[in-house]
Amino acid sequence: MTRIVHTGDMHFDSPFAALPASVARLRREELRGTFLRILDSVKSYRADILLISGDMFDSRFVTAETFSFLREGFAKISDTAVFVAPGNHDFLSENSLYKTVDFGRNVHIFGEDFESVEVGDAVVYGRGFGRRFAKESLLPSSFRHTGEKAGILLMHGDVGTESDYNPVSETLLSQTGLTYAAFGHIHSYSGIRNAGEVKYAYCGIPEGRHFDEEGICGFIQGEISPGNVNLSFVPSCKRQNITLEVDVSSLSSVESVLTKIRTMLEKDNLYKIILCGNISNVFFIDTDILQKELADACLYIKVKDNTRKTAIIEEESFLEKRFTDRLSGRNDAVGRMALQFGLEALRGQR
Ligand SMILES: [Mn+2]
Repeated sequence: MTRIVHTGDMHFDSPFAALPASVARLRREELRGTFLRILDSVKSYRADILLISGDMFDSRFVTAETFSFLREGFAKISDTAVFVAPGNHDFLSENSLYKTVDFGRNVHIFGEDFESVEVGDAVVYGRGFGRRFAKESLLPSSFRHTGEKAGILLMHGDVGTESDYNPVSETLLSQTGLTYAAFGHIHSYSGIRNAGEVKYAYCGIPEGRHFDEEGICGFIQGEISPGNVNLSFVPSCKRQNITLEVDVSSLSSVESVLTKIRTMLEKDNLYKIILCGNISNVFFIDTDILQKELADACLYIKVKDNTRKTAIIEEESFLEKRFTDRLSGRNDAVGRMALQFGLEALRGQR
């Protein structure tokens, strides 16, 4: 029996460019923290093998700080064999860090040739990206795992689809005789899937970086032996990126919109709020103001206004009609505010 932990797509040194600089800095730091918690988990679980399925780095350029962070981290789990199969972001270029430095004696980086390493009751097979694209499958079509040990494959790529990033067919996987294939590249957990008798999975990312990487992120942990795969998903993320559509149709004041959104927010998370529905054309929503008012209710919030304006429903007085007509050509912020305040004044609401 072999105990494994499968993670990948950490994308260390990502710029987190969509976030304000201070939040981006915090999130880069938190990503490291999350990885340290995964290493703690590897240690307490006494995993025999840690599988890292590529895109450990966001690019070929890695900071010295990140490298020493990883070297120290891997040294803390010296009883665990660590395997890395470089992906399309951190492919094995000539000057790749993977080729030029030593990550530690318990760390094996898979190269451009398909190879295997025996660890206890298992054999780990793998191959890294040699360039940005891998239009042909990196898994040789003739490959078969045989013998008494569990067969584990580690790779970055696309299973079951046409792709420029190592397309591997489920049919080929099903013929390999492998026990488990650990894949990276897709940034969400896939569940444990079947290709015939062979189990495979995408672990997803350990910590979401932007709103395309939504919800709870984590890694895979469990035991495998030939014919017996018992793996489960373990959440690891410190925060979640959440996109919410908020219908403000029935609302007509900034305060009521704020109240509605506020009830949906959790302090630790990052939110993209999309306002939708039909609102009166005299109700002016300023997304900057909403963002400022809600800033203390979560780590980060971005509000997008997708509402549609409806015609004024109330019967207009002659004066209101003249006033509205005069401002009808103005669709800028000042024009809209003038319309709102002017009509309120004419109706004695101001
Ligand atoms: Mn990738």
